[in-house]
Amino acid sequence: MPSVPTAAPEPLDPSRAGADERSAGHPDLPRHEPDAAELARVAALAAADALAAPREVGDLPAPPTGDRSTSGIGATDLPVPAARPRLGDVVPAPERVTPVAGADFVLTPDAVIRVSPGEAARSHDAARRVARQLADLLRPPTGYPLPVTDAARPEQAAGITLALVDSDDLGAEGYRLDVASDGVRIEAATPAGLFFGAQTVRQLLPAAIESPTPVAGRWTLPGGSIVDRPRFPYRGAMLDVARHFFGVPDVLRVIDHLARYKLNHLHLHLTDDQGWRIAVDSWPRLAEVGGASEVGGGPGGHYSRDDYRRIVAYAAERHVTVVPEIDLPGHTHAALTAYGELAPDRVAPPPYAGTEVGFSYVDPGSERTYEFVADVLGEITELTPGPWLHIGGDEAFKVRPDAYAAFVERVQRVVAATGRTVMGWHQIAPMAHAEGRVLQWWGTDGEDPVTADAVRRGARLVLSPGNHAYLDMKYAPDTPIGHDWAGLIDVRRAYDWDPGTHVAGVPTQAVLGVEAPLWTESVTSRAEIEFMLFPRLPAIAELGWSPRATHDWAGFRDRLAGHGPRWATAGIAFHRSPEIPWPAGPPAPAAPKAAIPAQAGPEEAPAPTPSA
Ligand code: TNX
Repeated sequence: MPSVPTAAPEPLDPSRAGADERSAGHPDLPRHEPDAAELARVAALAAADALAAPREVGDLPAPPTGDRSTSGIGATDLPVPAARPRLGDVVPAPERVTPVAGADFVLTPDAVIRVSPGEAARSHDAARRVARQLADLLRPPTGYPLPVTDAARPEQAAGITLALVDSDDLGAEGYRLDVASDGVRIEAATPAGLFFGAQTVRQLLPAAIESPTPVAGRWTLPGGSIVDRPRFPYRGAMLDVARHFFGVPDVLRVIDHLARYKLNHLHLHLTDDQGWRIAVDSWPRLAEVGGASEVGGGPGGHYSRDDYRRIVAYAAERHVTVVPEIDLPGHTHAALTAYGELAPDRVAPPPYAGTEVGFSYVDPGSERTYEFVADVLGEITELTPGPWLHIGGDEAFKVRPDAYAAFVERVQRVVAATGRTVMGWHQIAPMAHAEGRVLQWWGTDGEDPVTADAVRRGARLVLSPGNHAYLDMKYAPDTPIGHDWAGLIDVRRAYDWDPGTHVAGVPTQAVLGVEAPLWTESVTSRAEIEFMLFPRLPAIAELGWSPRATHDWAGFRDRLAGHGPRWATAGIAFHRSPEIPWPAGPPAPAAPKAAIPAQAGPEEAPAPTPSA
């Protein structure tokens, strides 16, 4: 697809994006939803083995080359062996790693998690919260009580200390980790830094630390120190909940995945042609009517205001900012089904369950449209503490360019009136600058003078290059779900690019960060989300966090390999990319998939509306 389309791009072919593209029974796709007992059993097996047989990565057997299609998650599966992590095995790669031989720390049953007294009571509470979160992660697999205590109290037991310190060097998200034989200490200038340090601690423990049930064994952390800070402040992923709806638990699980890899933004694509997913009190039919559909004809769904608040709060506890997107003026068919008055012909169309793009729009010439926009963005602002409001702006192919420009500039002013900063897909680049505005670049060709010009006029970029960061692209030709319009994206392709220099004429300082979008035309379940996220999400996370100097495909590939057993133990469905030297073991526990119901072909799609 051209980065700034002047004409309609090739439409996604529904038969390729949907049911017909899915090869049922593909060995790479999880085939059944494991129940809790199954997951726990696999986890315990994997965990026990990981603890019992620490080995160096180089000692691991080669990944299986045979046909795995007959191996489900069953009693005959062998547990996943796993190497004991070394200090430098962290993903994303830390800024500075200094191993110290003989300084390993062993977490013992009497260990405590200590919070060192901070300056202000408020920050002390925040540090205590991170300590409790760390304890919550470590208690199930270890079975240890791991009490959270204040360091002021005399405590003999060794353990993990969290300390908020004054430090300009560590910045808003950095941390310092010291592992010595008599204890572990995480220091940061902010609770976010402590939280990210805690994620590193988690990765330095054996893979069994991901087990939901207690595992007997030796919980060793490799000795030495890490000093770590992110390269970019914005590191995100997007979940399209509009093409297929995903309930709150699925979204919370995605937030957990982001947090593991120090990603700090969750972009929710809340509205599109196939569904409107967020309750708006002043326009109730948006969710009630516009939410009751999805690709393939399923029931759809939407988040109540409380559901959305729950997502936002859960994310905030994990230092993840939610970025809500209301896609305008195109991608609005679902809104039109609810309120025909917004349509250019004032007629509410029937719901749309196909996967075409670019045919719908709200009437940019009607004042009612701007009342709708102000009401919706006003309510979203009320529910969203983060600074961003994403207004979409992509693929409004049926809106005349002058009408499109006037619409976008007016909506940018509406966003400014809410006190939030506008984000939009890079199609809004040619429009007037608005204070702080951020363009999300999804091009596939880094020569983009229109975007570079917008950056000269003050815009910043979040990079989501379609041919590197789009998690809905297939890994390989036989990937059972996904698209390929931007090419195939294997792990190396997801990893091997530089956000700092990717778009010609855009200096690194203008790059706010990176985001990996997951569009869900062909993605219908939690397991399928995970299958597309893993292992590519950690690749994008590393580009967002790690200094460029650490960039090294071979090193990344080897570090990533050790995460396979972690994901398997945590019940995460992942793609066993042949590029990665996974330790041998059973396939990722995951889900089956009934093929999604046949979806409307082009002839059943609603008639495209005329030009504005
Ligand atoms: C393009 S990327 C779109 C989405 C589709 C996606 C499928 C962007 C801003 N628009 O509407 O879901 O391609 O890959």
